[in-house]
Amino acid sequence: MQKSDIGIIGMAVMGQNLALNIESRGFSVAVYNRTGSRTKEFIQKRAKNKNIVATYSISDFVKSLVRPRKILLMVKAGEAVDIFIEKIIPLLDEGDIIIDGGNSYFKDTERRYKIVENRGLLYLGTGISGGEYGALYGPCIMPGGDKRAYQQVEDIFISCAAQTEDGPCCTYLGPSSAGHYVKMVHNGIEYGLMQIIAECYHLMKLGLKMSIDEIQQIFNQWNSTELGSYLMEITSDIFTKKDDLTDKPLVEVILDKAEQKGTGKWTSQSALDLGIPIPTITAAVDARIISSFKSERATLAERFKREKKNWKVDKEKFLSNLKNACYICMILSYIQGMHLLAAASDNFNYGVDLSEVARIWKGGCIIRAKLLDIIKNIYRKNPGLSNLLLSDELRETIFRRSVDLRKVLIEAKTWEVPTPAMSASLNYYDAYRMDTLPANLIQAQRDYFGAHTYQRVDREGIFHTSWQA
Ligand code: 2AM
Repeated sequence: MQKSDIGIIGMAVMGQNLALNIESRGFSVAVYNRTGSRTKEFIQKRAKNKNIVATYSISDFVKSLVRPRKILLMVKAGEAVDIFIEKIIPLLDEGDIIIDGGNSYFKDTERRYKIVENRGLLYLGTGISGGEYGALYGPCIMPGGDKRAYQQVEDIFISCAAQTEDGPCCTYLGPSSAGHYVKMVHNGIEYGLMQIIAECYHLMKLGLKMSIDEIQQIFNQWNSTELGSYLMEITSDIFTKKDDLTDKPLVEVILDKAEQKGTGKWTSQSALDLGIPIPTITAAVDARIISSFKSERATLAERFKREKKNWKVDKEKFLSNLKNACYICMILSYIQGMHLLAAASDNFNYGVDLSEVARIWKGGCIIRAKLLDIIKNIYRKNPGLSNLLLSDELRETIFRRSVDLRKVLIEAKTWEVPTPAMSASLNYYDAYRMDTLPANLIQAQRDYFGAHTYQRVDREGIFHTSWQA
């Protein structure tokens, strides 16, 4: 029997769609799933008459692959990845390649990389973004790990990834867990952008009392400007959808409790570990957590009633400010994410090329946006830039729009509408560009109660004062 170019374990939608995508580019694919009935259904329906081979035991699966074998795991992140790695390792030969295409925690990837490497095999921790549609028609692929493994699968990855005028949305990102780290930060930025867009919607709804149709038109307009992005596009689309049961806009009958799978939280945790501020992203994680306390919120809404006046506001002016506020907050989400990536790359020796990250994020993935082209060009000119706030190219853009963001937030606070991500963005910007912060007082307090010492502004050295003497 003809052997297959690549094998995929995990036949949930992402695994199925990637199998179909890869097959459509001229490669043969073998598939396997823990529950055989899923594989059977796939092969009888969606994969019918395609160059896809179904297997029903791990050993048949492994035997059906061309060597060096390329095995892509598309199973639920966590335990399932470890289970399959343990199962397939004894069946593989030197030089075979295991690819984890799930949203694995980067420290798990580091651990698995070592296990696999010690057995003479090659490991690739690979972030894949684009959802079900992306998996089928062209995702953004973020591989990291063994470079020799990448070279073996590059043809397949490059041909099934999203394509832009700037090339395919796939590149080797660095050793060990670099790929999953980049994917994690991608998701962190995604949390930030989603929350910022949600806050704009909230302000239009509660502050300007706009209808869903009006709000839809605004997001639609915004999408054709510098704010153009996948998330803006789907948001505008979401507002057009009517509920079958009530005929109301569907978004208005969806319960306001946001869930999460952990990648945003991991981004914030890692940022805290590395000492990099990403307050917009962290605020977005917190906002989801607060939303989950639905019943307490209902009680507190009664207890601390919000003033619902008819605020006087120049709607056109506010919307024009809000557009700029949204844009600068989006920029600040990318700035913080990129800052974290730069620090992680240094700390973990990933050697990530940030211009390449921005380039591959231009297509296929959830955070694709026009803005990424500007970011790509900045890093191309200045690869060592630690924080994009320092770039000349964004200086004027950020400075002008910060004025509008401030105006928007003044109104928002008067209206008592929460804007956690947008407020965090402005605070980040205001603090980062202030040469004198009140941290001198913090140092004095630390030295007062804990003898933690301090430095002075006017001379070198470490000082301690007996404050109570
Ligand atoms: P299943 O169809 O047998 O449930 C997404 O959940 C994918 O991960 C599915 O292919 C699912 O297989 C697989 N999966 C989830 N948990 C698993 C586990 N503990 N062991 C093996 N496969 C698992």
